[in-house]
Parts: sequence; C-alpha cells; structure tokens
Amino acid sequence: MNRSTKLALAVALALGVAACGKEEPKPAPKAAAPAGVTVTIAHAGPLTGSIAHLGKDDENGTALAVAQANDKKLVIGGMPVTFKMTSEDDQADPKTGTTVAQKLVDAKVAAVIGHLNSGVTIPASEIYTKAGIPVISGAATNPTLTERGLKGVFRTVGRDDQQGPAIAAYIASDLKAKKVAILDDKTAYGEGLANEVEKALKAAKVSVVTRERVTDKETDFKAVLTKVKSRGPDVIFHGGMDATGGPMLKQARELGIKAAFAFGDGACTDEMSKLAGAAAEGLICSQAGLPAEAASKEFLDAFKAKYGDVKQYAPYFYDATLAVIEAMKKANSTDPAKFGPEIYNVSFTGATGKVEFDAKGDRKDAEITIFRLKDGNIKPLAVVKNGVSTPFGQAAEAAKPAEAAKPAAPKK
Ligand code: ABU
Repeated sequence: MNRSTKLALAVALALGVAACGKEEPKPAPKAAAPAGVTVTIAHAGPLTGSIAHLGKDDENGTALAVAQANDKKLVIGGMPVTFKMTSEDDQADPKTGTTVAQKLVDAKVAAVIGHLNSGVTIPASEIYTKAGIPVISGAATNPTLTERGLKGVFRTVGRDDQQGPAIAAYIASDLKAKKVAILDDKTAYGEGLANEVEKALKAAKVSVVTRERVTDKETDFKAVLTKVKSRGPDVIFHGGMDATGGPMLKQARELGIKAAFAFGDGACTDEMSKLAGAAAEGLICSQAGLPAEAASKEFLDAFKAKYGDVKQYAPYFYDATLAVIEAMKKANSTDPAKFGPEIYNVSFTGATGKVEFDAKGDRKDAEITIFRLKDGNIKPLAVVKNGVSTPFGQAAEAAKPAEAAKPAAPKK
C-alpha cells in the first residue's frame, strides 16, 4: 500500500466512524390519514325507450347532487367520503325494474334514487326494503308507493290523490267542462291518476261520458279516439306519459276532435309540442311539484352549465339525493341501517324548497302546479297546495327559499 492509498483509507475510515456515531434525525411521526370510504348511490329509471328523455333528466339531477357532495369533501363517521353514482336502466318496465333492484342490492349500494314510473318503483321498492336499502323517487306519484307501511320508501314529489283533484278542479271550474272523456295507459300511474280525476269530476257533478283504456306501448289511437269523438266530450283527460299523450293529441286533431286536452305530470312536458306539433297548443296539465323555473337559482345555474335545460323532475331527484346525504350526516354513518331511519328526520332547503317527509315517506306540503302549453312550452298558471289554488307568480314568491333562490327568468 503506497502512501496516498493509506491516506485515503484513513480518511474513509474516519468519516465512516463519524457517520456511524451520529444519530440520524428521524422524521417527525405523521398522524395516520384515515382511509377514505367510497359510498355508492344508485339512480334507476328508464334510460332507453320512449320516455328516456325523462329518465336521463332524473339521472342528471342525481349526478349533479353526487358531484357537488364530492366537491364538499365530506367526512362522515371520521372518514373522508367519496360518493360514486351508478345508474341502471329499468326500461320503464316493472319486471326489468325488479331485476335492476336485485342487481343494486347485490352491489350493496347505500341508497337508490328512483325509479321514475310508479308501476316500476312499487315492486322494486319491496326488494330494496327487504335488503334494508332506502329508496327515494323524485317522480313516482301513485299513492300505493307509500301506503304499504314499508320502511325506507320515500318520494320528493306529490301524490296522485293530490294531483288528480287539482287537475279535475281546473277542468271543472276554469275549463267549465260539462262532459269529460277519460283515457288511461293501464299503468299503475296512468290508471291510478285517471281514477282520481274521475272521482273528483263526478264529485263536482261533471259528467264522465266514457272511460277508455289504451297501453303505454301504443302509438295509434285513432280507433279509440273515434269512439271518444262519438260521445261529444268538451274535455279529454289522458292518464299517461308524453310518449302516448303527444301522438294521441295529434291524432285527435287529425280526426277533427275539438275538445280541450288535459294531462297529468307524465305528459306535462315541452316534449308534447315536439310530439303533437301545433296540436299541443292550449293543452292543460299538472305536475306534482313546483315548475323547474321555480327551482333554486344555484341549482338551475349548475344544472344548465352541465346538462342544459331541466326537462321535468331533475330538481326532485337532486333533492332526493341531498336527502340521503343529509341523513348520512345526521347519523354520522354511511351504513343504510343507521342513516336510513334518519331520512324521516331530515329538514333542509333543497332546489325545490323545504324538504321534509311525513311518517309514510311522502313529501310534506307537496305542491301541484297547473300549466298551459303556449308557444311550444308549458307555462305555469297556478299552484295548488293543501287544496288551495294560488296564481303561480304569487306562489313562487312565497315558496322562494330564504337564502338562495330567485326564480329564473320565465321561459320565452
Ligand atoms: N308521475 C308521473 C310519471 C311517473 C309515475 O309513473 O308516477
């Protein structure tokens, strides 16, 4: 070993000893970040078929509420929560609806926002209830949904035993009908609503000249309308969706039927003027809630930026989703067994006003709005609450949530 190698070895050894003798600074112990949880909220409704435009609208309302909840970075039960939405197509078909329901139960979703059709929501809700999963519809209006004593079944819209008398009162007093023909599409919704309208008209001493049944799959109504025409009604009420109501109205005018047409919420959409053209002008209809334009400005701005115009019940699906998340916060749990019962106790101002449920799961103080279609769009005329009718402008002002909502400019 020459001199310079010995020197290098000595330096290296000295440095090594120094390094070994020195306490390395240890990083300060970090507080362990709690692992987050992912909570799946399901939407279910018709995403294909003749009323897919309405199912998509509902899905968009649900998705917006889920996205906004994620922006808030909620911590529930000490855990950061990420919400995920899954969406299933029930094709507006009761049988497909039960298959979808079982699929969502098997996937262990926390809650279901849906379905749209009463005839689908009613059987599907039995499956959810057995599995302890809460379900909230923002569109199903048939009273049976919440009349079976099932726990965990809710709706954010009104019921057909509120909607039927409201539209019947308008037919009797404002349209001054003497003879009314009633048709329905044989669904739980269409038939149930038509029954309510018939009952209320008869109580108001208005003559029901015929009661006819079609189906929700039909597109040619000329035979039944010819029979209806022979009875000389001054008003025709159809319990069905816009997919049947639009073609029915168009064909009625083609047959020279002059009677005014009235519909419930299923056919109370701007789609009617696309389906029936000019024949849709002047129709009257009801929705089982306030009109979209009366929803909170916050909601309307956010919805429009992402999805465009509201078609009908998107704000009610949005609020249904908020109700689930509010209940989770109240229970401090994302476990349906714990937050499900808290849905009965939520009280918050959503897109559609104050959201609270009664012991059956129905929306407290539900409103019904009466519309007339003018210049291609449905325009609100009056709001009926607890049987009392108020002109729309006045009712919207009274229903305005304190902190948020200015009604958006009326549609042109
Ligand atoms: N409420 C209108 C359409 C949905 C239903 O079947 O109830």
